[in-house]
Amino acid sequence: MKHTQATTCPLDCPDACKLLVTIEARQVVRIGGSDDDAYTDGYICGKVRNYAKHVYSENRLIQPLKRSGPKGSGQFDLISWDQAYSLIGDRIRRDLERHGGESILPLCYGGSNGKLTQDAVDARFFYRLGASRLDRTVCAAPSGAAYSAVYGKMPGVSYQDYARSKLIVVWGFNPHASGIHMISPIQQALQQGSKLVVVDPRQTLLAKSADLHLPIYPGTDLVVALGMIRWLRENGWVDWAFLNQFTNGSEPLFDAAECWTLDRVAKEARIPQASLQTFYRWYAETNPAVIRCGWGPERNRNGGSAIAAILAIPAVVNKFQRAGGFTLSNSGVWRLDNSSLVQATPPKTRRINMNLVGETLLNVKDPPVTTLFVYNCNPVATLPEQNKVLQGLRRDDLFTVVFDQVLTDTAAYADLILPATTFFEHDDLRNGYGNRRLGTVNRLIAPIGQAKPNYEVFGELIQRLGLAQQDDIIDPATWTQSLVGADSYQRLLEQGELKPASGPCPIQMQDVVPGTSSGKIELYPASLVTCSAVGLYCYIPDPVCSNQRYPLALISPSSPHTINSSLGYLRHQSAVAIMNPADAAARQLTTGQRVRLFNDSGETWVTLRIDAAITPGVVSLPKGLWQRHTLNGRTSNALSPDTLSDIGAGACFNDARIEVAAVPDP
Ligand SMILES: Nc1nc2c(c(=O)[nH]1)N[C@H]1C(S)=C(S)[C@@H](COP(=O)(O)OP(=O)(O)OC[C@H]3O[C@@H](n4cnc5c(=O)[nH]c(N)nc54)[C@H](O)[C@@H]3O)O[C@H]1N2
Ligand SMILES: Nc1nc2c(c(=O)[nH]1)N[C@H]1C(S)=C(S)[C@@H](COP(=O)(O)OP(=O)(O)OC[C@H]3O[C@@H](n4cnc5c(=O)[nH]c(N)nc54)[C@H](O)[C@@H]3O)O[C@H]1N2
Ligand code: SF4
Ligand SMILES: [Mo]
Repeated sequence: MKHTQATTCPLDCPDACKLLVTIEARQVVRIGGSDDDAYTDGYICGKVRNYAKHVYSENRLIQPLKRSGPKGSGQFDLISWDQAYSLIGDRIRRDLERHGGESILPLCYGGSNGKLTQDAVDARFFYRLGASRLDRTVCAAPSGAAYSAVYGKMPGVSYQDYARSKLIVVWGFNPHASGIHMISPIQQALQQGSKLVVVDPRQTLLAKSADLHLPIYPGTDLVVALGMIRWLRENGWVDWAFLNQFTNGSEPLFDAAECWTLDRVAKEARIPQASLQTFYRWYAETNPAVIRCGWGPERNRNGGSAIAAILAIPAVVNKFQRAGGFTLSNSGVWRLDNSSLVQATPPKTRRINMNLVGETLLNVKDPPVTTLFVYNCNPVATLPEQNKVLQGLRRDDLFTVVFDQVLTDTAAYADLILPATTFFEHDDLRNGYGNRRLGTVNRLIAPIGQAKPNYEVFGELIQRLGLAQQDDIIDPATWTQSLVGADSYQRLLEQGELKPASGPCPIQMQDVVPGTSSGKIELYPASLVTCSAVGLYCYIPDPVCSNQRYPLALISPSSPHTINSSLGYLRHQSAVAIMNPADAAARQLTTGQRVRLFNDSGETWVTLRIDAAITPGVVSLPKGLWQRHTLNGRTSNALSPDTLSDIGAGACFNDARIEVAAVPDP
């Protein structure tokens, strides 16, 4: 008997699509998008259309495994869950006794998880243990810090506003890979004669259809944004009445922008002055105008100030109180209190920045990390300084547990592997961060093999380590009810989703207002001034000035084929780096050639493609590659530094500076 059930895609993508899954003989046979959700609009990406390949892959982990060969060799013996739990229990008790709880480090990010499978029973377990705490800084840390300080995460506008806007600015966001459902409202607007500006070092597919493409040099968004703010003031576009009534801090913002004249911005960002001027003028003149700010601008040393300055632009000229405004992340629409899931208070133990995991494993002593518990994360593929991460994972005295669905590059270094369920095999609750819906993720099939959901495994470990308390709850339904409240829960059960209270397309500064403590837009927030290493809106120049040996910037944007590194093993093509013809000619390189990308951190061997769609001085290699996708088992992360952004201590993946040379023939 065939039947179709609805669920929500929880993968790390802004769209949170409503899926329709056909099940026959207890197997998933078809996955499609739901027609009755306007955002999903009846279609989904190829990754999830083909997700059954992952669910039923022969690479799925179906039983716990214990290492039987050297770390990294991929040699394991099958063991039972009972043996696995005992091994973990013994090791943790030993660590607690010898080094204290801080020697245990949970390593998770959970971008592809919902509310029940990350920061729930897992947090309960690690908090009660008194483990080290992880600062999840690989993504959205700079933009989150800036957004919270400036707007208190006031929700962004919804996709409908894009179809209605006369000017759309897509700033460091690539919807063809990262969030496909934004494309259609943008195309709708273009058909109605609206203008599109794309700010990106690559001429993305979207940029090809844009009226204006600014081929920005990575890490210079701050100066382009400050340059616009200066230009808007100089040319009389500032809405002083709006600034006085609804904002604080405009004076110091204008002061910071003062030095960014058009010619200075053009030089620093490597954008023609005329293009900048056109961009600034179109934005000033056009209403409604909307900015879609992506994550491209944050992944560098200037990331926090850059996002704050971009978000300040619509306030300076008041693009609010009508359609348009901005969207960064819409995750702030749903602020659900997860305390009833966690049932523990965070211990006052040390915090480890996720970008520094390699460094921590190798060099932090007091105490050293002796047990690393990896789940909802694939650090070998996704953290900077890949060689340090690999070296750290090879440490003989380190006990690494990897809890995942497949044998990832990280799992190959584990001492113990636990098999995890996919989102068809457990319950969860997920909100979009572009799409504003909150939907249930439903268990549709039985777990494959002996795979288990996170809440079951961490619940069992809590029991085995004697950390259980009388009122502990492990029940997805009770949790979901406590997250959304009794009234909404009924609706959620009936409809499988909730829509935000602010309506389908809220007007910013009218239907939604700043969540800052002042209730105003904080254009020069004290919290950012004090946390910024160099000063808010202070531009840190390109490291290339100090290091002429590595003159090319390496960026690693999203790939349409993977979600971060998830599903990467299903791709058999090897990775291709893209370089501008001028840079290739200067190095006598040609398309199809094998090249080494290198710097002091490492080297990565891949095939080269020469393409004018990338701006000179920049090389691109997708994020989320697995070791098998390159010629030497290293990815762009072997070249990304573990330096931290100005605000939010975020990842600086795109601050990788490299040289490229031909690989000598064997
Ligand atoms: N298919 C797919 N979808 C995904 C993901 C995935 O891996 N695959 N990842 C998900 C996650 S975790 C996230 S955070 C989002 C990220 O989604 P996006 O916001 O799209 O982030 P990126 O792909 O990192 O970069 C976006 C664009 O910024 C450009 N860029 C790079 N450096 C700079 C810069 O300094 N300034 C400017 N203006 N642009 C720059 C890149 O060329 C790229 O086209 O996507 C989510 N969606
Ligand atoms: N070079 C470079 N690197 C980057 C970036 C970049 O721009 N450039 N961007 C970064 C960004 S935006 C992000 S968000 C990070 C993400 O980095 P990660 O958090 O490492 O993301 P994934 O690679 O998707 O790994 C998630 C893993 O969790 C597993 N998993 C999924 N669901 C479950 C579950 O329910 N239980 C368990 N136990 N496991 C599960 C998946 O199988 C997968 O292996 O990567 C960052 N890495
Ligand atoms: S990954 Fe994104 S586009 Fe694909 S189904 Fe999931 S939410 Fe939709
Ligand atoms: Mo991300």
